[in-house]
Amino acid sequence: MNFIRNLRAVVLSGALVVVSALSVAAFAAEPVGVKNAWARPTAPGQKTAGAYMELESAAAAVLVAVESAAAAKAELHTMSMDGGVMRMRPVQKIDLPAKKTIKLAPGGLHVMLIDVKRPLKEGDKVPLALTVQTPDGAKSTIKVEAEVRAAGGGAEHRHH
Ligand SMILES: [Cu+2]
Repeated sequence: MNFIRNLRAVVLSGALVVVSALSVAAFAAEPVGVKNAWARPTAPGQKTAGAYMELESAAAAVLVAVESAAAAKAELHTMSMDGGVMRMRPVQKIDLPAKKTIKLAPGGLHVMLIDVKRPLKEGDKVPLALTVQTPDGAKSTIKVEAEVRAAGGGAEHRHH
């Protein structure tokens, strides 16, 4: 499983994630690129926070789990309108079709950090471990660091 070792080497450093994701096409063996990972700061007393990112898989894969050392638990969530109210609920998986950018963003799919171990402040780095499964059943773990910043950060990706 050389490609997993290569992948881990590339993504272990959060600082390198953006660089590696931008050149994902150059890494034919790299199954999933992650970029623009960020998380919201927590308000005083708040124990949950959303984390967001863009994922692109070279081949069809499925994001099946997420963990974070910064929270007791992390879940994959989706958000949708339900009777005029935005509600979120856990999902078991997020499909990553080949060569398609899947955005985890406020108002839609996201990672939910539950029972954060300490408040998340702007500039903090939140470690995330994403478990990705390929159609043959093989699982690999992708480590990323999400930068804590206020919603709307990352001006180049601001929409509406
Ligand atoms: Cu949520």
